[in-house]
Amino acid sequence: MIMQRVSIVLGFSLLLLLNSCSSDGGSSESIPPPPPKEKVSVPKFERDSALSYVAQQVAFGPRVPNTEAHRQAKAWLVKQFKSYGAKVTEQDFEVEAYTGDMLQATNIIAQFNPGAQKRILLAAHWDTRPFADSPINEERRDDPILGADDGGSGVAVLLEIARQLQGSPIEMGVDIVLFDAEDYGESGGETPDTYALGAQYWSRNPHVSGAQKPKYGILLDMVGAQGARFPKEYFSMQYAPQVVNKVWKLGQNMGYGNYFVNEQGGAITDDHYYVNTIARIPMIDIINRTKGTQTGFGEHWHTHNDDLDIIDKRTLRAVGQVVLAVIYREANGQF
Ligand code: AHN
Ligand code: ZN
Repeated sequence: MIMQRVSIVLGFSLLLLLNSCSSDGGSSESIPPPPPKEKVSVPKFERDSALSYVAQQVAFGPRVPNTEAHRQAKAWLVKQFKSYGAKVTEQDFEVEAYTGDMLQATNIIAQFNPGAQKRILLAAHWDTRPFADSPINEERRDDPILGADDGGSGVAVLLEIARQLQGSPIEMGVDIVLFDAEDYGESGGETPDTYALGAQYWSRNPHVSGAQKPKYGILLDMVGAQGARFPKEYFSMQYAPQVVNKVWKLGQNMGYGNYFVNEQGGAITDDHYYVNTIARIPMIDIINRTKGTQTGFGEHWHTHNDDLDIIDKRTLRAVGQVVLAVIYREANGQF
């Protein structure tokens, strides 16, 4: 008799327990589950195409402001972006370099969906350094460098992205800006403001503003070298930590964790610094910081070894494929 009561009570509490479980679970019956996220389809970044864009830039020679190669490269870049269906604007400006030279410079702006309100900004610098003044290598210090990586790589990735945007159109706006006169700065100078002259000019005179102001930006600087590593650059983390963390997580999930390393990096006064502080667009910098070198950059940085041999198309692909994923996810509201 007692045993029977115990089992009834036990049975009852079990039922209650089950009931409470199912009533918890039952709420998912009354609130419909979120619609399954449609898989975002991201076009394939063609690394051979990107590599050929580095080669074609290097073939002009060093792209130093006020030189014929610089003018020729500009015309070629404008023609390329136009052929991908972008609206291209040449933002000409004149600026005094720290050397006293007056530079005839041009920021090259390529817009996809120029009328769209929701936009993101992608950038790189297209000029190359007029001298080879790395402290690591003294060879031909006064000669301009080819800048396959420093200049060429970021531009190449953006050209391939533009080509993919033409092949797989989206409704979101994309503003690609190639900054000029980034690398005419004074090494070890009192202020880093002698660098990034094109980005400083654009940030004071942006081609988009108001409702069209880009949500955020991504700068690519030295994204082509073999074995590149991209720690989370300091200013990027100060001004756009959510963007950095999402891009790095995405990169790691896509299998590019060797490049998009989970490390805090030092501060680089690069083009993005001025876009953040003057234009007030949160912008991150994907920039190669090689471990254990005197400069903190690759051994080839600001030397004549910055030529096509230093470029690894797998690095270009890793960066390009991750940025493409960001673009197509953002366009789909899934970034
Ligand atoms: C400074 O050294 C102040 N900025 C480095 C930015 C840079 C130079 N990127 C490429 N070349
Ligand atoms: Zn440089």
